[in-house]
Amino acid sequence: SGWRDILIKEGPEGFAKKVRQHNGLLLMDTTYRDAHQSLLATRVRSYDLNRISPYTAHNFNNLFSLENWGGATFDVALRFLHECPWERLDTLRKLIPNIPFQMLLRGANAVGYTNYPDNVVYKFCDLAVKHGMDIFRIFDSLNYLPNIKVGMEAVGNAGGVIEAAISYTGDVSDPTKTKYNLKYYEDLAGELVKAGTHILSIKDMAGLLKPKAAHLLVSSLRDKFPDIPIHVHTHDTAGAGVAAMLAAAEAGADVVDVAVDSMSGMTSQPSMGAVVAALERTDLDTGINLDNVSAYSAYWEQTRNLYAPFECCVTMKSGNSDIYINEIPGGQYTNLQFQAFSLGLADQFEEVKKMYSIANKLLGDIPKVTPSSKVVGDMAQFMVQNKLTAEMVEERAEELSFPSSVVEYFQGLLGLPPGGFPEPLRSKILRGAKTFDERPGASLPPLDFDALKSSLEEKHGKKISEVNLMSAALYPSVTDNYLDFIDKYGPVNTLDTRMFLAGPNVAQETEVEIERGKTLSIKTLAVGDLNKNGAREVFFELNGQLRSVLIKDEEAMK
Ligand code: PYR
Repeated sequence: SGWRDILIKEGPEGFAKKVRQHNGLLLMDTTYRDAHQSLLATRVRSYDLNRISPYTAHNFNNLFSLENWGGATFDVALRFLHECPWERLDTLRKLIPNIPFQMLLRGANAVGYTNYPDNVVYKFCDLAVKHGMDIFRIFDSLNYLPNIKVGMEAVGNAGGVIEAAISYTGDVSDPTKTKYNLKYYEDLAGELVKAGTHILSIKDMAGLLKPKAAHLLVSSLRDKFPDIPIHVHTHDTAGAGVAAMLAAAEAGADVVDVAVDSMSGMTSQPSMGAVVAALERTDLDTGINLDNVSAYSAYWEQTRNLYAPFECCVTMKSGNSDIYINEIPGGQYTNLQFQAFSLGLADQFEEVKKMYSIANKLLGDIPKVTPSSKVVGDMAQFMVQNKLTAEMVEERAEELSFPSSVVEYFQGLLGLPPGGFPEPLRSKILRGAKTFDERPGASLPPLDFDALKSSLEEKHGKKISEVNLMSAALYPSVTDNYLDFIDKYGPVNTLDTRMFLAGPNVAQETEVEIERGKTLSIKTLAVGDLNKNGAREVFFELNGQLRSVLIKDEEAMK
């Protein structure tokens, strides 16, 4: 039987025990979440996830988990794909009943970018478990324990598996780097274990964990916490991801993260096929069949082509070992590169990268992941644009107008960084602004869900479901726009991806499944001239019947 059966039967503690007892290396597949978040700007639609899911369920029964939710997927689904993230979860749960689902929870920031009131985080986790989520990887972008603990408690109360994460930065294999050394990680892991984590995660969000460092860190945590499963996450940005995951496995990691071959590499996770093949017929054999990986990869290769406009690695053609110097997480790396290239400032990118590590030091040398990575990136760009050196920033801090993310960071709105805020820079930047010296979410009043519900129902003139209410609690304006869009255009998630992204061509016929077994066939016949109201009449056949509709031509009206 698969790991989900074990989880259902044994509960989180029994599940963790069985994971520790298992002999081979276990894999989490990130293809449904982090791989496309890292390579395709999180744009993969439920339509394409659903189509392959029966195959996934049937052929990957022995996966430890399938990561398919959280991180940026929640926001992007509502904002850009016009689909409900909860519906995605429900459908995948039906199609894949046997593999544990895993999500990424940003601690007190849930699936957003700032702290929410505690009752929002609790209710969110509760609903996620009710809709089929099993394992929650919980991190905080500053490794700030109180923020992580809120998420841990919320997940624990909801009955989910708690996988608390250490966000990895620096290089434990370099004795000259003393801040983020083995002791730092051992102490943090100790706190997470004490707080009741079922699984310990090492989250290497920028792909900095070299093979030797992986070996050192995992062996030391393995020795200290013999009963806790260790789950290691990395990105393949420099190209050393497979080597690092094999080193982690040999040092005693129980689970590592991989993405299917055609969705792996560069800023994504290391290749599933490479790890599976490397361990075949060894003590760490994953038990996964390479032919199945190959067929799965073929599907994703074709699917990836549909999302070509969102390819993040068009500017980054190969691995990048300079991340060991600048420590920029993969998603941010391609973003900053794209911004610079599209402005014709490729040279400036080199400067931004150098400035990123200088900005990091100024801010106190912090872990960099959503949202702390944005603070460092904003500071670096601010310094490049204003031709500022670190010395100039320190001298002139009282008169400079820093990006708001930087000011908020120094106020303590993200939490407290390891080692504290650098002074006197903090005081100079804040100039007496309010500071938070404890967990910022603790001082937020609870969200009044009933009031939010009434106001949404009044505004949209219809009943608001529990899940839409939760989405609105996390992303108020994004959810408002999503609800308006669905009222106006209907369930666009039933369109195939080519049609969704590019629209219909004249004379092209398309089939849309409106409910199970019930399809509409639509064929566009002709598009009329622009009328004086800026609209065109579009003639089409609907199940063979001639119809027409007036559509505003927004392009022509620009
Ligand atoms: C996220 O927060 O979305 C990451 O992938 C770290």
